[in-house]
Amino acid sequence: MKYSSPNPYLTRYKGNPILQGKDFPHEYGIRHVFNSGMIKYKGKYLMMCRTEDHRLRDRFWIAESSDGYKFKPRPAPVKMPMGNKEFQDYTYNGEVYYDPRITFIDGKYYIIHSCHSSHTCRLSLLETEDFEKFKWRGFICEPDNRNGVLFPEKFNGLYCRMDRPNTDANIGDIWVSYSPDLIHWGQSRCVVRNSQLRWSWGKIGPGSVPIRTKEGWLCIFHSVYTVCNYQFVYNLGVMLLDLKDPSKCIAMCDDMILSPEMDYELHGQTPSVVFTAGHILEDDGEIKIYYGGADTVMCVATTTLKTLLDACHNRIKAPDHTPLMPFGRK
Ligand code: BMA
Repeated sequence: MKYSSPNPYLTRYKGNPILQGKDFPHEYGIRHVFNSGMIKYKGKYLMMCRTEDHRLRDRFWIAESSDGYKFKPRPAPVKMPMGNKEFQDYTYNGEVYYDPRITFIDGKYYIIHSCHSSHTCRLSLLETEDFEKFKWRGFICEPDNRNGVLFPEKFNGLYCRMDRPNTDANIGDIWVSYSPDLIHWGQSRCVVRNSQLRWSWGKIGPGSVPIRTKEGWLCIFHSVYTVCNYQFVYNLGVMLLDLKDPSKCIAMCDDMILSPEMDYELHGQTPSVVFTAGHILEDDGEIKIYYGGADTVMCVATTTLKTLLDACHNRIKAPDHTPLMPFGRK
């Protein structure tokens, strides 16, 4: 770590970044790869990459790995529903879609991702059984909503998603909503407001798929604060939600568990960004958190389930740790 004391919550992989634009087939001119979804599929680590080319056109692209560190992109990107007028109309002609999060539920893989057009952000849903063919299920909200993730279980027979509607002039909070069919959503409740942490004043939103633990749903989330040159700084935090009612936050770590400090996090197309859309929980309790650095490259950091649970209960004391006083609106 370059500037601060050692991070007690996770360890960055020394070989970061693990995937860069130049690792993709050159004829596609990929410049950036970041904020990618993760899942284990047929014994391999499967990354659903967010890539951008030289005209900032987004493409989802599958890359695979047998060790979780060395990834090989497939020869071509995922085929999106390009013939679909609605999809094209709300994605700047099929060019702006991003931040895929993969959830396995009911025998299928569902990917909630963001789309952008002149109507700003919306969430959209893809479905696949094999990561070869993808079916577009449609848009699942109206604007302005970014960063949706589906829980891997139903609650009282309903699907549940966590998302970040921009509730206040581009300031987002974390909400949950429920659906009988993944298309129609309601019963929306706010889980955490951006003002509940000193370092999420700008926005707070979901990260990777929530992990069921005995103590609650462990959620890694993103938070944003603004520095005095009006730059956004994107960080990661961790919290626990009630197992039966995920709209209730029952514990949260006072500290950021990851904050931009390395060159590949500080410098790139968006400086000072660490942002996750996927992790892998190993059988021995290790968690590999995959994250985008500066909206430019893919990186990984490791931790354990126990460490993150201890973090939520503030049982780990970072150097200079002083508990936050509760403040802000609810
Ligand atoms: C967020 C998302 C991410 C991006 C971040 C920083 O709102 O759109 O895709 O990494 O902004 O630019």
